[in-house]
Amino acid sequence: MTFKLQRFATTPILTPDSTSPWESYNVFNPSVIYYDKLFHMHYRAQGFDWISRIGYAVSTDGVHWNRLREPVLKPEFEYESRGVEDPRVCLIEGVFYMTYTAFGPYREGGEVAGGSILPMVARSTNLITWERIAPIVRGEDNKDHMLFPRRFNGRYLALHRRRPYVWIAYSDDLLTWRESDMARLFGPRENNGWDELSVGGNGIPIETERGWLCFYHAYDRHGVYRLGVMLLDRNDPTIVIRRPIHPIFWPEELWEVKGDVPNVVFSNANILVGDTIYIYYGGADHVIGLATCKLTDLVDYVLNG
Ligand code: BMA
Repeated sequence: MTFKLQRFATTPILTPDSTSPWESYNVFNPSVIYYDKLFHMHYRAQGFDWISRIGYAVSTDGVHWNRLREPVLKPEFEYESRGVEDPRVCLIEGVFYMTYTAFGPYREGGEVAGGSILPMVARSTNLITWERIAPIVRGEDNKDHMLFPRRFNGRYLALHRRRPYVWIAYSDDLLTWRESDMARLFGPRENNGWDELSVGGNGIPIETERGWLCFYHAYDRHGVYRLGVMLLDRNDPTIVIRRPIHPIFWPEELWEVKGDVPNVVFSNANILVGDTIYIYYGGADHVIGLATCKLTDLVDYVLNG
């Protein structure tokens, strides 16, 4: 059994704005949250300085957007001097939390060993002004992190990516993340083509009666990014219940195949509105697209596919 998300349109739903220097080059990898009958998007944007900032847009239908003229998050500290990237916004007990990648100065060792890619957490009560809290780990390059939308026995839960694996971590206060409260959750599957090299989590997992729907991305040895999904235990998300073999989405449209980085669909947003899951994604690190599916169809696939 296979399953494929349905593209909302054959065109992107958000493209760079040539009248706005900080988002004139690329807009991609958005977070979307449905709150108070509105779709709120935080998206990564780059101007020709190639520094990532995070913009905000709002929509009544999830398709047509009004953008703020200025970014809501931009580099302010040395540890994010090369950009703030890939937001994922989550509502927990009335407070919004944004996880984002802080891209800092180059350190000897480069990616993985360098520690210049920090998995940051920030908080807000209005989705516009953000207060930085702390990174989930320090001293190693780590990203693709997001929080679960509720606590488990009083503790916050996050996924993060220690390449090439996705890890799961608990924290009492979002300030301290102890190594003893972390475990490896899942990794690439050898000789499985699309997810054989590296994996990372996508948007905030969706709680269903059957467990948590956990979307993830993966790339293969040709550098093609695809999307997959799995089911985690509802009460103990450290347990993977089922992980289908096949991807559910991959680059096909010209704007997914060609762009700033070719052959990339990369998603930070999978939200349930009514009975539909909206999956927002960056196409080739250049524009933003939307794909959807019905919740019941996806749960059926994850259990049987
Ligand atoms: C990943 C992240 C994403 C990006 C993807 C493809 O490592 O940096 O932001 O979309 O690579 O370039």
